[in-house]
Amino acid sequence: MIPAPIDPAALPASVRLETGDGGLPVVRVAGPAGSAELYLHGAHLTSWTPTGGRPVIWLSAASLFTEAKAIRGGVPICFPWFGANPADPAAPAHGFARLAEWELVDAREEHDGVAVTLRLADSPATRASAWPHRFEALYTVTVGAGLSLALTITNRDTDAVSYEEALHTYLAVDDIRDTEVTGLESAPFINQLAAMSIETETGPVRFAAETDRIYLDHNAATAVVDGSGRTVSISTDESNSRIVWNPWIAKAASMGDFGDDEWTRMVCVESANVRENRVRLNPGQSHTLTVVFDVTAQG
Ligand code: TA6
Repeated sequence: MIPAPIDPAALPASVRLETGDGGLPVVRVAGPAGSAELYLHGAHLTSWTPTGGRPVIWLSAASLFTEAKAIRGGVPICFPWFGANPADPAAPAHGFARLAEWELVDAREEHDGVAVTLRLADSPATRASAWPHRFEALYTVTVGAGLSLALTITNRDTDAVSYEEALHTYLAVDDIRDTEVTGLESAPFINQLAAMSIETETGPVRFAAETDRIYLDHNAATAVVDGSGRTVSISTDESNSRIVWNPWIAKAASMGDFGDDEWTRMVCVESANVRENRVRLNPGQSHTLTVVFDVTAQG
């Protein structure tokens, strides 16, 4: 059964469908325990703030809000490939999902949370892409004192398919130079900045230069501890890859939608299934990647 777009008049009191930046439609959630903004463009979460707390998700002040480009910051959805598409150099980096217009199909209040679900399915454009399969994606964002993101992909094709996915989360930090990411100690990683060499580090991830690491076969919880004393814990289900990224000075300056001095205020810790961890589905099968963020120390 294909869920129909929800009638805006039927939305619960804590959910509004409005016009956001660039004239793009945005779902604004103002729940008892947290607030958030979720653009239909790319099903892109651009903010989450627990009630009484500080914003947890980072968004570039230089982000563009056009259908032609992914929003910079927030939580881009990388699907059905991660990074460049090896079969098609002209294909958009990180897949087509973050450039597509998703539909709002459900919104409901649950306990102290508010759950909003967006939907994307194959189209003539996606069937003409480097990944021409029939599929359905449902993305449920649950906003409360914590934040839950659940991406369910269903194979609607007649053949088995495989795909990569990542919830490419930009987290706000006080200063990246005083920030560490724990939970990855001694885990081997692909260093994307050193000819994909495989390296390990015994301590937490700390930042003194551009950092771009892919951890495979790793599903343990991680946490971001910044100099302000805030800790954001990150736990996942059905996610076997992690990516950690900070562009640092030169890369930040090279991106037109990223302020030159913004690199100090963010870190990407991404929950994914990429490369050898890609997901394989038989016809009719579904897979859900879930990530949950909690602020476990305020700072
Ligand atoms: O997740 C890290 C990464 O793959 C980096 O290599 C960098 O390219 C980043 O994603 C941002 O990619 P984007 O296409 O959003 O500019």
